[in-house]
Amino acid sequence: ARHPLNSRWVLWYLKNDRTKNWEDCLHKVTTFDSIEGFWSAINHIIPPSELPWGSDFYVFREGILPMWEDENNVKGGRWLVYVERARRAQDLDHYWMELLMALVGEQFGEDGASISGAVVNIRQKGDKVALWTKDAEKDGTNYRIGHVCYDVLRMQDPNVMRYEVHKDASARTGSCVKPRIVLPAKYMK
Ligand code: M7G
Repeated sequence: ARHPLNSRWVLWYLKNDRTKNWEDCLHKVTTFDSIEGFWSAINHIIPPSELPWGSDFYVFREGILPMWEDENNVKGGRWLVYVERARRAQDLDHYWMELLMALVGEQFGEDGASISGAVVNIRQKGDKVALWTKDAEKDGTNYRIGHVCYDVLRMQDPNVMRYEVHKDASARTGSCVKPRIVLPAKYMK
């Protein structure tokens, strides 16, 4: 039997190539709308930890491009989890899988409609796993989504997640973006 998901999802791969525009490096890999389709997509790709530096995977709702410019993302932001180099082997693939299962399994309840998709960035300076939400000003919704993420990833104090506004990240000059929300809240400066 086929077990339908609430949404159709698109898996994208970004292959780093400095000679091309960023958008031209983004490739659609596959689309799925059932649990079986999700697992065959996952089984068909290599885990994030085995990707070359500079690569990204994106799993976004069909109809939403995995870029800041999409109308669903232009006012949005992301819950961001940094994976330290020393924790990469333990955490990276595990975080990505747990986040994807929560996303396509709609573990965010009604707040799921405010989520565009999930991203993993493979970077030498530290990998990143993120969940993109559509409206950076909906603090209540984003808080609830962040809490579910924090639990799903089995994070514990002092693990920190930051919510960054895309507009701030895309306009950044240095490497630091001041987060709008931090979890656990006591780490908000
Ligand atoms: P990144 O991949 O988010 O993080 O951004 P990184 O700094 O850890 O590598 C790297 C660069 O990719 C940005 O400075 C942009 O040039 C480009 N880029 C990334 N994203 C997510 C977008 C996007 O949504 N739209 C556009 N136009 N460029 C992007």
